[in-house]
Amino acid sequence: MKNGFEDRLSKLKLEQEKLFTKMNEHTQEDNGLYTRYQNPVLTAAHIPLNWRYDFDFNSNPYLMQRFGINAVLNAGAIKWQGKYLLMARVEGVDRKSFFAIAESPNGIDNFRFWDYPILMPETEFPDTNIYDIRLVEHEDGWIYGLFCTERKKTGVPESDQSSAVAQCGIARTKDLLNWERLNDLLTPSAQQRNVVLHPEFVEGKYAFYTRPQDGFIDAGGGIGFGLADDITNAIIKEEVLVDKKIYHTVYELKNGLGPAPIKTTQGWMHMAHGVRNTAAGLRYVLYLFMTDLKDLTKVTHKPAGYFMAPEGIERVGDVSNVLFCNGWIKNEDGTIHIYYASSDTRMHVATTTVDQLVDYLINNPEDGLRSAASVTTITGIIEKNKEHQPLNG
Ligand code: M1P
Repeated sequence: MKNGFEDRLSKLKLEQEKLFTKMNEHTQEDNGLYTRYQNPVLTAAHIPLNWRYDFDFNSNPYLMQRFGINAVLNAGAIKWQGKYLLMARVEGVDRKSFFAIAESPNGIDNFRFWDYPILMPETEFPDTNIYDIRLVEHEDGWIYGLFCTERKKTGVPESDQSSAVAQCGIARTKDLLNWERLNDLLTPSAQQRNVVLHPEFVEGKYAFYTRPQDGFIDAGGGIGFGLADDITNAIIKEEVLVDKKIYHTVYELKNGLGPAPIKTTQGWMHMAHGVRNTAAGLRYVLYLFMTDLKDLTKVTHKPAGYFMAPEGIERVGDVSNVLFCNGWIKNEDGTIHIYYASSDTRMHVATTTVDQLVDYLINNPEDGLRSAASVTTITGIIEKNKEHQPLNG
């Protein structure tokens, strides 16, 4: 019996080491926009064995998992001391999520979790569930993590065990290990999710991208924006809409900002998710837009449709047909690592550059919002191509 225990444990360790050291190759995808990589960068199988198993034969003779992990998804990202860090949403089989940081030397493979998950301090109203952190290095010198904190709705009948309230939790750190929890964000909206802190002060205030919600599931008008005087007790008195939901687009039902925007010479570059309903359920895709360098509420460029949608295995998981991104890293050489989750199950990486994304944002056509407008756009491309036949065409 003891031999079987030792053998299985050695096998588990060997298999996990193979997973950690597996090289990640890029795919052959060639869309001029980004390159996907073949393997997910983080999965439930990446969670350290010593978080899940009791290694003591006497107390765990069957070598069973004592704490099961369901998924690793929706990670915030930051480059920290030369390493690529993902602060992932780790979801146990008990459905509770928590944060844990995994680190890689190249941002493509070899991600390994730090020794312990993050014990996020609570406010006086304990969180039932926390998830989807956005990491921001703010010009005030702190690294902030803004995340969704979910609590049971009060004042509902006892038989209602699913009504919840989502709000924006705020914490800050200097080393990503020790976190100071601040008061939750207060806004004019009933609920909030997908809130992101802008990395710079605006009019000397802290600037937030919000996602006002009428209820836990139903989103309001779109991605909002507001200012707060004090980050330790952040209150947004006025929320304005920046990027609205629009009929018959990929963000018709709801949208939400992804990671903090990247500053370019042409404007602030934003990644967001857009949601529409289908007969098969909700479909989440990623799209990009750019806002003015001075007026952060003014969208200056927004190509039509999605930038990235679930493909192949990405389409299948706990909540199928979902891509979600709340982390990207801009490197010093202008390359960008986009970290995205598929179907609320696993994390992937795709690479691109600032130049490619700016070209896409500025030169790809906007949504004409009608079938005829799409045909007019294509006709324009065909006409232009008459003067520019491909070399071998
Ligand atoms: O299941 C898809 C996503 O749903 C929510 O996002 P949103 O509030 O925009 O609908 C979040 O729960 C997110 O974590 C999840 O990935």
